[in-house]
Amino acid sequence: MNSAHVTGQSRFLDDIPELKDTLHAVVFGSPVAHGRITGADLSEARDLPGVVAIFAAADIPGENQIGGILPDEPLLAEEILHFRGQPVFLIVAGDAHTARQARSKIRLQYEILPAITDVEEAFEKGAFLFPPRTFRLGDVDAVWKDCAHIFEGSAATGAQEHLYLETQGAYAVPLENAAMKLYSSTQGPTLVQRIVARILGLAMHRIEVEVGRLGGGFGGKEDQATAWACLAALAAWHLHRPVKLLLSRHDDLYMTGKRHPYRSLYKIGLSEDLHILGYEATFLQDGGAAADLSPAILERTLFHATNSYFIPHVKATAYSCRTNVPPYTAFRGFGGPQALFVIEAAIAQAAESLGIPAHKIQEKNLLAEGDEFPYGQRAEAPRARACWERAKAAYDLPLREKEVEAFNRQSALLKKGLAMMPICFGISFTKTPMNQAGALVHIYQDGSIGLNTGAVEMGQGVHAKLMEVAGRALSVQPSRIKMEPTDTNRVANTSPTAASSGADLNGKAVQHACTQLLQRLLETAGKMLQSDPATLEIRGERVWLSGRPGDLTWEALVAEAFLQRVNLSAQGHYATPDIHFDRALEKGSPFAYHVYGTALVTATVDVLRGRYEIDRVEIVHDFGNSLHPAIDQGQLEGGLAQGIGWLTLEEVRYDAEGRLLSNSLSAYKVPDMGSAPKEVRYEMLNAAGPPLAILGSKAVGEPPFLYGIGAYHALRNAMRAFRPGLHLPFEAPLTPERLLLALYPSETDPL
Ligand code: MTE
Ligand code: LUZ
Ligand code: MOS
Repeated sequence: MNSAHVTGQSRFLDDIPELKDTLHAVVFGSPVAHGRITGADLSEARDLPGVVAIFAAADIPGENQIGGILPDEPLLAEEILHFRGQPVFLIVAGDAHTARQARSKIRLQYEILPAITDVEEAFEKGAFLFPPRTFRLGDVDAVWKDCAHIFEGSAATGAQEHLYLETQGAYAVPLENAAMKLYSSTQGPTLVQRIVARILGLAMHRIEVEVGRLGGGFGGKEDQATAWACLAALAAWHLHRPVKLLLSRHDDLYMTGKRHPYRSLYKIGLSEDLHILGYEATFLQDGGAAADLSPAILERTLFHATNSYFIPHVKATAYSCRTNVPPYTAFRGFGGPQALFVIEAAIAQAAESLGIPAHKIQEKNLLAEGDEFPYGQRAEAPRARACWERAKAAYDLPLREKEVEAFNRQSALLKKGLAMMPICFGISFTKTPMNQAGALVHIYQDGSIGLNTGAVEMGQGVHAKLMEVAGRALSVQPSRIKMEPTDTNRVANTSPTAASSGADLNGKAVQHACTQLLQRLLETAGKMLQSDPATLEIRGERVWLSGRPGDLTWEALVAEAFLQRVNLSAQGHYATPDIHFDRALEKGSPFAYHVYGTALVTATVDVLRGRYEIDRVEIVHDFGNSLHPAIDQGQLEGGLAQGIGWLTLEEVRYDAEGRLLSNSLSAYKVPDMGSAPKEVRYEMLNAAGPPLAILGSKAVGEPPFLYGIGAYHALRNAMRAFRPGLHLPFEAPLTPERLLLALYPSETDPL
């Protein structure tokens, strides 16, 4: 996609040439999951040649508070330690190696307090991060008596490590006028600006945050990039020298939060003809040691409790439990995947008990136009069913089923399974005020264009999409446009690039700026050509008069506009119209639109070895009018692979003392080419995108992650082809180890 990446020219945080006198920092993290600090001996560390300073909570000039939603998280621990790896001291030295050596010489004294690392224990003890919430539709308690079939069960999904290629970090440079410039590997430059200002006790205008690009974020840098920027800023503020803090992979793995694990209970009721009449779910979210983004993630779990189904009677309740591990945080899907796993488990249990394929139930209950979600919004045009029908036809579900049956009849040690996986994902930040963006567009005298927005490029291709938007708005070649780094001094008060909304929100702001510029240029052209501007347009870098190309070129027009002293810069702003949500009622219309799709997943299990392969994933996805098909394909495939990884291979493990066991890439398996599906096919749903999607091109960053759940069910069905009465709890990840143990539950159980 980006040739600068391939040729090694792209500059990430650690590639920024260091200024003279730059110092390097490392963080001393809590060695216990829960404890009380009783003292510390820093003398040996301080005496190490090259060590410049060691900072603690008492050195924070402003407020020692980095909580983004709730104020419950200190930047540096004061008295109580809440998780292993929680920052306690910041060691600054001439080079990172010396700082790390000094770290090993710090002697922290503490009393160990009892730690909770189990979400159910936290729930039983009433250890919550914030109050629970419930979404309701109809009257679920009254509907059970009308149900022909009722099933109850539990489901659990694990954590997930982001494993962005570029670890967390920041570079802080003190400026004159008590100001500071930060280069930060963050999805949320404004959030970094706001919290650094709070930590230093400065006004926001003293803090500038610049982000060139990230080597991946995946949600891990939506909130959790802030602490590292604050720490670098703290040291730079005291020492009046530039300070760089870049986490080692090991520090990043054990100090930062991951996707929330959930344990959930469900109850589902169906009519004789397989309509889901009632659904009740109770979600226990493991929030870790501080709220971080958990309130918003918990909310999205509730929004997606019923996936792409219409269920008339629903009650969904979610609790966020406090445990002594790093605060869990945003990760692609943001609580949505956890919710979809539970409803799909409920449907699978019903299907298995009734002896029918799950797709019979799924198909019966897909959302139709105008159906109400439990939160009050109505489903748009019947896209859920359109994707389903098209997938079923294009990939020939009946034939695939026959193939799988035929294979299983003749194969003893390899078994195949398939699953259909419909998805639905709401697009917008669920916190309405976050749905705004800004742009600043400069046209230079030579006709070239500088494009500034609040969008952070993290590999998802938002910059290429925004250049395309500007190019189309001004009708110029993309080569005329240069994307500038994201910088809070140029576009202020931005939301993090998240919720898959980067291109929509920033793209609409770009359009707003470009419309103003176009209007001014057409007025100039009108004067030059002595024509009514209303009869003019710019097409393909040329002024057209009444629908015909003229001689006036883009470059000549811009040059003249400059001489006429026309303002060639414009600021654009966009706020998604019409969305709202009332938290007192838990009702509203929070999303600009929903993204739908359906995947058909086929998998093969080696029942002797527990190994498996995902043979094929065939998708019909609701892209709208894709603005950039190559990028959208990348997002579809990348999201899918990450989703499959979450459900199959990736297993985050903490021990009872809150120690991360999966703390290296030898203990934590991420998907690679070997575990990728052997074949991925997709089709774009042939339906125009909605007006709130940028140029009709629907948000694509997160939704494809959800298809991964289909891989879990395809594997489960393959296992059931081997052992029809198999007892397999709905627990992910379904690692080869877990799969094999489930196939052979006890030593006395013969093959
Ligand atoms: N793709 C790449 N290559 N790297 C990333 O970090 N983050 C994902 C998704 N795709 C990510 C990615 C997440 S979590 C989100 S919310 C969106 O991209 C954010 O970008 P967008 O809003 O521009 O889609
Ligand atoms: N971040 C956020 C998100 O703050 N609010 C959201 O609704 C959201 N959704 C998905 C991903 N990140
Ligand atoms: Mo994505 S989880 O919204 O950064």
